Order: sequence, then C-alpha cells, then structure tokens
Amino acid sequence: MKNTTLKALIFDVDGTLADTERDGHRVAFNAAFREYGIDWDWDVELYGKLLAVTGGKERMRFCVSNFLGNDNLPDNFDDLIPELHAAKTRHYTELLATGAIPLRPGVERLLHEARENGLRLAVATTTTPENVTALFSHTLGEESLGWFDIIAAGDVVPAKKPAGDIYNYALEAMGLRPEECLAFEDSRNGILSSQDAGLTTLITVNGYTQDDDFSGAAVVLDHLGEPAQPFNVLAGDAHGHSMVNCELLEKIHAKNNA
Ligand code: XBP
Ligand code: MG
Repeated sequence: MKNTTLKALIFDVDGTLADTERDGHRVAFNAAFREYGIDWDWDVELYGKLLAVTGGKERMRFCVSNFLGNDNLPDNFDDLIPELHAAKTRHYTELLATGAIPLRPGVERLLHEARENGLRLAVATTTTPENVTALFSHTLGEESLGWFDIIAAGDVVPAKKPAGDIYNYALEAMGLRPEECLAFEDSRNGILSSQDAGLTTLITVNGYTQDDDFSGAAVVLDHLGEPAQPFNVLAGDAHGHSMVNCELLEKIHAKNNA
C-alpha cells in the first residue's frame, strides 16, 4: 500500500454543492439576454444540451455555432459576450442573495465534519469566482469562505473542464499530491477533469447529469445523504454506508490507493 493519508477534499460547485444550473445559471443567462434586447430564451431542454460546454462565455459561443445561429443577434455579439456575461453574473448573484438555491443534501454536514476531522477543503470549478463567493455567503455565511484553502474558479486557468487544469491549480496551491485528496463532481466534464488530474472521484448526480458516463468513479450516488435521507447508490462501492461521512471517505481513499 502506498504511504498516503487522506488530507483534503476538493469540490466542484455547480451541480455538486448546489443544483444551480436549471434554476440559477439558466435563469440568469435569460435575464441578461432580455436586458440586452437579445431574442434568446434558453429553455430547460436546450440548456441541458448547452451544458456540454463549460464556462458561460464559452457556452454562449457554443449556442451560436451549434444551435441558434446569429440571425437575430447584434453584429457585435462576440465582442458583447464579456459584458453580457458580467450582466449574467450580476443576475445570478442577485438570485443567490434571495436564498433561491440551497446546498444539496449532506453538503453542509460533510463540510463541518471534514473540518472537525482535520481535512483541508478546496474548490475547483469553471464558474466565475463571484458566484462561488455568493453561494457560500448566502448558504453557509461569509465566514465559510475562510474554510477553503483555495477557491480555484473560472478564468484562472486557460483551459476549463474537461481539462484537468483547474484541479492541478488547486493541488498546486495546496501543495498536495492527487493521491492525498478526493474530488467531488456531478458531471462527465467534471470527472474527466478530476481524473485528468489523477484524483479519485465521488459523483453525486442531478437531473441534467444522471445519464452521464461516470466510468472510473469511486462511487456514483444521487446525493451525499443525511441521517434521515439516505443516498441511493447508482454505481460503485459505498461500503454499506447510507450517507457520505469521513469514515466512508477514508474507506474509499484506502481502496483507491491500495
Ligand atoms: C459549471 C459551468 C459554469 C456554469 C456557469 O461547470 O460550466 O460555466 O454553468 O458559470 P462545473 P459561468 O460544475 O463543471 O464547474 O457563467 O460563471 O461560467
Ligand atoms: Mg459541476
């Protein structure tokens, strides 16, 4: 057995810590389109297809090239994207401030438990840093931002998920090796990214990602579970547990580093 101890947990944000895509990001994109007089309304189904590309600015370009074309768009649409995306971020963070998007089951419990057990915490996400700050501030309180060694987010790396760059960035910032950490993800692009960085990965699926290919995941669950709300195991080995706690994480880590 390799001489490794579990030292840190690295979390994706969108879809993993909170179900933000359908009723958060999508709604904020549409509000920004309206604000700029752009005749787009991304419905739930189309947005699911657009999630193939991570990053909001990249997603808008993908929509032009693969779905809605540029017939009804202003001539300077590509130049407008950064401004439009800033408006989307404003709408999104305002929405979070209303408390509209809660954390997923088991997230707050696990974060507290991990801290009590001396595990370090980090975030690795493609979303804009302000969005992460807003989510934590409006769910766990502002002091929770200090719980994380590093919040690696957005354009801080040139290549977003599925590239492993954002996880490598977080690992480097923490001075840790991948085998000392576990990653938490919800999507195909997410696990491709975490695996590219060499991380053992736990998956909690959501409505948009339940049919994704999670080959190589340590375990695939519907959520992290609570004492009164056990998770369902969709694939992999949950070692007989019904919620994700530090004991289960140690078992998963040991098995995947044997
Ligand atoms: C999340 C994303 C993000 C959000 C939108 O992916 O792809 O782009 O959808 O946020 P992951 P921005 O959960 O894999 O990190 O508009 O700020 O990019
Ligand atoms: Mg995600």
